[in-house]
Amino acid sequence: MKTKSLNHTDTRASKPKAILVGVSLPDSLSPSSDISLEELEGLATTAEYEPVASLTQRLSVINAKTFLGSGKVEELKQAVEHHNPEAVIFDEELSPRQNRELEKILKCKVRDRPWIILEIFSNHAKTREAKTQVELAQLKYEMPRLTRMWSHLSRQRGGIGMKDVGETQIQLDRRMIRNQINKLEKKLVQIDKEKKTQRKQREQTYKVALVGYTNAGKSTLMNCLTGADTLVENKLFATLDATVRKIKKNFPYPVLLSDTVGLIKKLPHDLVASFKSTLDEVRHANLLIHVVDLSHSEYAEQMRTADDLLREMGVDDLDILTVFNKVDALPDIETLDRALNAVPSSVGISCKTGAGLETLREKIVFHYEKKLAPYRLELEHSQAILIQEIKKFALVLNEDYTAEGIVLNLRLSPGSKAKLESILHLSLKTTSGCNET
Ligand SMILES: Nc1nc2c(ncn2[C@@H]2O[C@H](COP(=O)(O)OP(=O)(O)OP(=O)(O)O)[C@@H](O)[C@H]2O)c(=O)[nH]1
Ligand SMILES: [Mg+2]
Repeated sequence: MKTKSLNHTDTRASKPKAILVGVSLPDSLSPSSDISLEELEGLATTAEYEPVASLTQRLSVINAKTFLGSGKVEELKQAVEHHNPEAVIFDEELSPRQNRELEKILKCKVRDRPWIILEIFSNHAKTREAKTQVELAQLKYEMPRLTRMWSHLSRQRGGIGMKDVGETQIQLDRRMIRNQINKLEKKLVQIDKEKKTQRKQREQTYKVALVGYTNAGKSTLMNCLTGADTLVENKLFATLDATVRKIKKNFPYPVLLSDTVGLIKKLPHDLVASFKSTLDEVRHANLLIHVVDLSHSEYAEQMRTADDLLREMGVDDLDILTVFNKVDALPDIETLDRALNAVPSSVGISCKTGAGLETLREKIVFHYEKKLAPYRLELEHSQAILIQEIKKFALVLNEDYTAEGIVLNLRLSPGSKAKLESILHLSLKTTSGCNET
């Protein structure tokens, strides 16, 4: 095991100290555990800890009781005695048993990666939806870990009957948590219903969702394209709610853009499940823009993680446009060339300098128009009043007023075609040479 002191010279001295522990597992994608700790350091700092030391180890087998082997736990204990931290944070998910045993040996709080991610989510949650989703995920995380507190108490107080008291209390606590979980799940179903109504109102509009690894620049891009004022921070998980805005700048059609929660490797499963409603914004999009921070040394792995999560969410069959952001921060142009060559029809941009944003707009328009089929509609002059209504569903390319009536050349998505046909009580046929998609 390698122990490393982390020297920070900023103002974090008053924050609770933490020792970070990273392991490289045999099935790990990254052969180096240093990189993974860099991310854990970011997570710990975002959760308001001051990382004071880090320990890394290559593991071939995980110890069922203490995660690390006994010799390594001893080294960790010495580091704890030396630094006296508030917590030891593991970059992996620990079983409740491992967590309990390690706390007993180290005499210090032990946290794992899911805990720290949940903590950040909980600190950043602002809306009713985000708060409910995080609380639900936290309760599901806590449930199997409940014994910790009571087994500790019964040991401390000793005496006949304390164990029974502890066990009864655990059962009571479990029931309370289960009830609370049920309550929150019902609340989420209600929120989901409200969201569905909002989504229904937006059904006819082309929807683009920004997805990607946390800190890639999704919110910054959202602000660039829509003039919105979404929070942008050099912190992990700055955004927890899906914000939806119209793309205005230099855009010929109404397009809705949504900013979404960032992705990260080893995202706690309960969190993904709880954030179903927020992530539905992604599921209902017509186009996904996968934002990648190309200046990050681990960008390829971050892309893979995001791709895997999108696959798990069942949205990898949607149109996906890859955008390599932060090209202003690249050491050389070859990195961009390599990335663009590896992913067909991707774009390099910088939200900071504005480079590539025009190309990105053109790509979005291209994807939008790809979805529309051309139609010709003949109206009588007396039906001119309908044109405003038609424009809500259709992209009207031109209106030709003749002696016989009005001829409209339209472009329609399959959904808006059906809607328009029901309003006008007629059946539309695509104009020749073009196929409906
Ligand atoms: N150099 C450079 N920095 C950028 C660029 N775009 C965004 N950033 C910075 O990257 C950091 C993260 O930006 P955000 O827009 O908050 O990233 P995000 O993807 O929304 O992050 P989460 O909401 O945490 O998932 C901020 O410090 C931005 O200022 C860029 O083109 N160049
Ligand atoms: Mg964001």
